[in-house]
Amino acid sequence: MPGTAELPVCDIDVFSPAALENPEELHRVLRTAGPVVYLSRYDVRALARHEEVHAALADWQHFESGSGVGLANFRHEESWRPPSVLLEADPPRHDAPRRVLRDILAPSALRVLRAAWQRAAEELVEQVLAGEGTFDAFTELACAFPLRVFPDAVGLGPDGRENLLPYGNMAFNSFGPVNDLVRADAHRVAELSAWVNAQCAREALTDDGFGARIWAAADRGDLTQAQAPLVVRSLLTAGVDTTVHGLAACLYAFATHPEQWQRLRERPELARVAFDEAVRWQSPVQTFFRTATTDVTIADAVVPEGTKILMFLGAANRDPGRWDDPDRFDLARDPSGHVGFGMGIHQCVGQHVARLEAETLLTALAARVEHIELTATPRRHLNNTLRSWASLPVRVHRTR
Ligand code: EJD
Repeated sequence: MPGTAELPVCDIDVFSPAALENPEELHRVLRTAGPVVYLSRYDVRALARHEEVHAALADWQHFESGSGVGLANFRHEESWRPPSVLLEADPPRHDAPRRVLRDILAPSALRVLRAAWQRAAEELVEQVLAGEGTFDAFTELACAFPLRVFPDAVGLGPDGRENLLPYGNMAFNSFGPVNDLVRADAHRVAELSAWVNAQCAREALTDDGFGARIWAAADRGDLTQAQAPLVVRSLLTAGVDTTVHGLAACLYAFATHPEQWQRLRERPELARVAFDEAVRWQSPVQTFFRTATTDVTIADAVVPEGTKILMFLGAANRDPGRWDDPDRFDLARDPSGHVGFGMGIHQCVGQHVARLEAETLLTALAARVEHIELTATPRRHLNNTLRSWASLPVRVHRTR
């Protein structure tokens, strides 16, 4: 490859099962190799240090999203679905959908949901405590809670909600290479896409949810009629698996750091910091790509125009050059500045929804549970983009 002679080269398959199962080791290798590393397996350049990842995320003018934020380059390949008008768009086309969703998902707009979500969290926690105190915290809490509150908030009908997680799993796999993870779900693409697309129609949505507000924005002329269903689709793609694995990251963190759980119980107002620290520490969204709009120089390395650059959010979030004792999950640190929600104009527009889910669930748990401990080794689920889980077997002790 021209222009790679002077770059450190890494020939590891960064999307292999081994790398996805244990990314920390790979992250160390990449951060140590240099500020820009050539990944020969995929012919892309990679960033794994906080400074470079942060800078690239902030520089949408030189690192575009419109050619896709996965490995596939939309300049040369067609996507498996019509591109997202948010995620896979650049200014100015990106801006109207972004504004609409920003307003609908703003903290002030979510205030009306808090009481109901608090109650739902309390009910769910009481439900898991009604048994022996041993259960799978991944399925019973991390999956169950978002599925209980989020689809209702969007305004989905009652049927087919079991498709949400499989669709998200497929979408997040699709940002990586066409490997076994992608091939395993290939037979479901048409069926799952058809179901999700059908839920995005105005008629499929209740008249009081996020979905209806997106259609109302189209009626006002803030979006085109063609954009509206795609913005609903963004909620359904980005809003479920991410929060499920983000909550799982919190539960895993507390099950393995009992002293931090005690700190949260003493000061439940730390729930929001705890969520951010868990997002920093686990980085549920591990990687994203951008495409260089011109030849761009990063730390003396040229990224040629039109080529992909892979950003390791999880590596940046544990960069010892940015964080003290980065591998420690610690509620006493200030996790702000982590890139787990991205950075810049594409930074997660749903993060207030995610924070509200985490805050209500963790607060309900902290008020009722003295200890959380693992009863068996947790199991990961492998995904090309998400640091995800299959099970988190725990025992909890109810507060006396
Ligand atoms: C995403 C990293 C969409 C869409 C938007 C955002 C994500 C995925 C899909 C969440 C990326 O607009 O469809 S975390």
